[in-house]
Amino acid sequence: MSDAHAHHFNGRVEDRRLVTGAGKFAADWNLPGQLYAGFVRSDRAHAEIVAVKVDKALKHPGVKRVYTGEDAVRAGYTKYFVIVNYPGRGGQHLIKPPRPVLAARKVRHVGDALAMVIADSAVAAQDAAELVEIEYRDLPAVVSAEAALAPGAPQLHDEAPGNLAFDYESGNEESVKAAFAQAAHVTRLKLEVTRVAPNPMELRGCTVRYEPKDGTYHVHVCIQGINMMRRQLAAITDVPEDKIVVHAQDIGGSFGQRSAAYPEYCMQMLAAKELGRPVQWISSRSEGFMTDTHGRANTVTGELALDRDGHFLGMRLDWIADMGGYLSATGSASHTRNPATCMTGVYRIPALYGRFRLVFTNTTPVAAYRGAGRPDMAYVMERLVNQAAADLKVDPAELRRRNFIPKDAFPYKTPTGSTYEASDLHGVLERALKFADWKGFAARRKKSEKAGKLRGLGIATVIENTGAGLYPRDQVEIEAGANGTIDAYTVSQSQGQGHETTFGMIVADTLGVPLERVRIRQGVKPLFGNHTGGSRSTAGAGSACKLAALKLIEQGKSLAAEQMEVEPSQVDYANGVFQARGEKKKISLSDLAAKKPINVMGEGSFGSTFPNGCHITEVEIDPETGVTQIVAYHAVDDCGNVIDHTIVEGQVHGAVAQGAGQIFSEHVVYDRNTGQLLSGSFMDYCMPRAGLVPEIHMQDAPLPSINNALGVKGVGESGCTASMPSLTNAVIDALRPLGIQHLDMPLTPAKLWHAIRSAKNG
Ligand code: MCN
Repeated sequence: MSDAHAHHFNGRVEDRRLVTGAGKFAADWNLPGQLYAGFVRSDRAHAEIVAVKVDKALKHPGVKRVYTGEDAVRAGYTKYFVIVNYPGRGGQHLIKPPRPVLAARKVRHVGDALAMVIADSAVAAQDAAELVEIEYRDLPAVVSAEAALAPGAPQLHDEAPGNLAFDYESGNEESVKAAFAQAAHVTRLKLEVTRVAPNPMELRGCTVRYEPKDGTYHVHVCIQGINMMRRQLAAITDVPEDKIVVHAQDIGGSFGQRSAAYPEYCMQMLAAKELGRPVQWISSRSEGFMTDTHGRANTVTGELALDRDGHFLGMRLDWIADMGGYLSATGSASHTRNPATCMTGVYRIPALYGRFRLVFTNTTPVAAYRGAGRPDMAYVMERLVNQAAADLKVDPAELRRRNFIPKDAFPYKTPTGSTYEASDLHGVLERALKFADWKGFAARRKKSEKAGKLRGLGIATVIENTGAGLYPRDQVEIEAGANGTIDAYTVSQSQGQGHETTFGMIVADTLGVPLERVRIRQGVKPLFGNHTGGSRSTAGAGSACKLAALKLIEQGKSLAAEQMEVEPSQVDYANGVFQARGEKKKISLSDLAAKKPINVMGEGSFGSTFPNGCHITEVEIDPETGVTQIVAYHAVDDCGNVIDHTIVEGQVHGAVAQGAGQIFSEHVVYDRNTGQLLSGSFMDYCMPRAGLVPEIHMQDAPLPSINNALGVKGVGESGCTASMPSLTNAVIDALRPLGIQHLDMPLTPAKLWHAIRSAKNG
């Protein structure tokens, strides 16, 4: 599709607005007469709230009202929405302890909000928040999931004995036992997929206005889509969904984190109604570190059973997921069902079993983060496969070849219940090996050795399911109006993915009109459909864009037929013009729409897609400093038909940088004794820098999906999924000659330096 536009496509449609400061983000919605909220946050990880004294704060100039947990409980704002609607082991259900939107009886993590001050300036609200006096009774804190499961651990919620929120399983335990009994070799690794803080550029923020005339709440907030936000706000507040209008224009990054209806927003709804004025709150970066949902945070023990010839017989996982102090909307699904659906990876493994335990700890709640459990799964699988290759002294590419799901086995039903659509795993692998000059590695390693560096080669072959949505259908409405405008309305919401460009291209290409005529308008019409997440927007909303455009042509044909006084079947359409077959009569789409705007709805149910790929990486480690350099990055990805290659490249680059960030530097750390957040600013939470990832060489290997109208597969997360195992495998490959088999992320210079030193010293 990109070819058709190559001649006039200069960057993304949205970029001019965004880079010239004309974007409109959460903090840009300022409403007349607005008040400001400031939150009092717990400075301890686990404590009972004995008393909250607000009189000093109330006397502070400009303060209108102070709310506490009692107000939240009185309003009944203690319930919430989670995606999980399936049972766990033995039919047991997810335990959902109540969560007042301001902590009422107990605080459960540092940053937990327990009072809200409303004032006539943000500064006054913040100053007064510091005057609220809290009396706590300290409780012991637990900040690791494994420790929280141990007998005698501090208990967070009365409703969840042993801190266990959910015990989920997937696969067949008995068949795995049998497979292991026959194994010639078992590879076992215990792996930490660390807790990270997504840190979108835009700070979280929300402004709520209540309209007494019709009892409607107008919520201006950073989101991934209006419907998911509305559903959650309604679940918490019992305000009917049709009385909540969510407004957003530009979103400065999300990565899963902006999908949640955070507690602050609900308190703002309460205050905006009661005080009769809009209420704004914009987070600070430190509040973001403490309260924006974190990602990953899994500890996984994986075992892979192989026969004498290196064929995989079975795999068993014990997956412990740290949910933090409370459940988020997405975290419980992204740490159970998501990894389970692609547990077999790209391999034919006859027996699979995973047990997934979701655990409460005194930390920030965990939610979906770019890949939402699938990068974690790929990391576990691909680390195991590389370790098995090392154990059996087989080339890791060869071990993969031997175990890939063969081309003729697709559609492939996995032992954990997914049905993979066609993938050319062998084709993608061979292409990547050539692309990265796999065979030339030995010579490059020698060269590095001469320079005193340890060189490693990493590989990951991955697959993930994208496209599963909360809503069973996606709708897009197109309106062709006067002046030739074509507006396409979606409920998905771009957070940086460039939908205005790619969706615009889908509509423009289908209609054969210039891209400039098409406007993508997000979240302004209450349509049915999914938010942007799970790399599903193109398969879902993008497909609906195409169907709507096709419908516009059909409807246009009838209207044109009337105008031209011919049968609709005698009307042809091309490049914005309807023409009567065999006659000179014609009418353009814009002239037709000038008489009366034409509205059409495109909709459909679109199934999961299965993007897959192979990322091959090389690193050089300086044994004197422990510093790793990524010296080569080659990626071959099958994301189906590509709408725009530049955008796909951007998506992969961004996700690879996030994957590399997690592998080499990012890490949320809590003090084990006090539960204090030790990495609460950019001084001690190390985001990836520009120099971390060198040029990424990319090739598309498109095998069109059959599960949607465009033949696309999702691409928004695949860079995370492939980069994390590939880069770790490269580092371990470099260190293996020293006898090092595994190190957990982040692979910081200090960690590598110590590991190299102790290996050398025996
Ligand atoms: N695309 C394409 N051809 C394909 C597939 C996709 O041209 N075969 C284009 C799409 O049209 C879209 C982009 O690539 O412009 C990503 O599409 P898709 O894979 O459908 O994913 P979504 O649009 O649903 O985006 C969600 C995904 C997720 S889940 C996270 S997390 C994420 C990500 O996208 N967060 C992001 N990418 C991000 N990029 C930015 N800048 N900011 C975020 O917060």
